[in-house]
Amino acid sequence: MRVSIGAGWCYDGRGEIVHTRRSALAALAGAPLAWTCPALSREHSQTTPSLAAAARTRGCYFGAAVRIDQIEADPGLRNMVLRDCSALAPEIHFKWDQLEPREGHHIFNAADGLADFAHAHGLALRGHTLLWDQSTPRWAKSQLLHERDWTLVARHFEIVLSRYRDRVREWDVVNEPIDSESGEAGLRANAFLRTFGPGYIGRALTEARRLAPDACLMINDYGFDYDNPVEAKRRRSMLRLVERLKREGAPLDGIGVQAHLDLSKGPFRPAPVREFLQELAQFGIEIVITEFDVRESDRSAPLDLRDRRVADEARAYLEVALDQPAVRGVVTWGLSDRHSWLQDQRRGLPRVEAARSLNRGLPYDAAFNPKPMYWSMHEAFRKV
Ligand code: 9MR
Repeated sequence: MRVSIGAGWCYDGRGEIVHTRRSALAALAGAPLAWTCPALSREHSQTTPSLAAAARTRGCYFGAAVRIDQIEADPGLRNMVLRDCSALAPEIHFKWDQLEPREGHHIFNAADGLADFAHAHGLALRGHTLLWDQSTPRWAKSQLLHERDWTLVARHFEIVLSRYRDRVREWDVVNEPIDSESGEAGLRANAFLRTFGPGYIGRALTEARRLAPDACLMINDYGFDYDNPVEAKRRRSMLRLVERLKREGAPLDGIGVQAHLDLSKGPFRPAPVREFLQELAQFGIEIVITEFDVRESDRSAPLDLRDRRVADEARAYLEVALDQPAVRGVVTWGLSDRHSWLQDQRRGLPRVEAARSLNRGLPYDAAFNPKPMYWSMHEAFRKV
């Protein structure tokens, strides 16, 4: 007996999910009408168009955040990345604390490894990120605060941009500068703000432009997705920042909207996000959805219900985002639940229970099977 779980999906009574609109999707792929989605990695890779191919139909790229050590250790992940992505974001390797944990001692192995992997497979690489308080090494923060010397930032930019500028066309120059709750005039009171004042963002963009004149220079931030007072303030703060930077002539080319969705903040309402993206677009800048995933709010619900909630949230968000012509890429923060930053490390649970307790907010489950979120993203990309 088939049980509908909504959004074009049903359980076929044998514990498998079947897509009830498979004819439409299969037609896109030129695939046989008979396919279903569950646990069929081989068929999946042979017959389903990739997320990148689906995104391309909307003029967008699709990518995921990855780590080269995980790609190298896990052929399943490697295949999935090569199957679905046309772009990659370094989940950690490009951050300052990873590249220069001790002053003057640079470690480029992982960042180079990922850049080489992307290059070898013709994948674009996002530069995430040049300046982020949270990933600034402690030695650099304390020097900044004591010596108040921009040279330190300039040197970091010089080293990273000169090494990777030919491989990376899009940089998150500043990450997470917004804090409309406890910040100063909407800006996070981080080490850079405290050292250089609010001008640090424009200065960082100018520095990046000098060193990578052809790159798309972006600011990347989170918390713009829901209809609540905190996120409404965050949206206003970001718009104010963009307005100021543009007025000052700062070389800002785009905004990265992280879009870490969260079911506890829902229900998702399209209007605020639609307006926010439209207002950003009016500044003539590009938008990329840079860290897309969904945090669940109830992991004790049945798996099919959980997956449906996640898939519906992802679809609802993407339908709004992709409607905005300035959005030209979507990047998920990881590709499978196995490697999601949203997993808390609950040790000592029995295997089945441990698997159930994983957050299920990415397109593939921890065993690399595509989930309803995968298909709802596909459908959102294909919708015209
Ligand atoms: O997912 C990343 C995690 O593995 C790292 O430990 C952490 C610190 O470098 O950064 C996480 O990625 C963050 C991203 O760089 C910026 N936005 C929030 C992401 C999740 O924390």
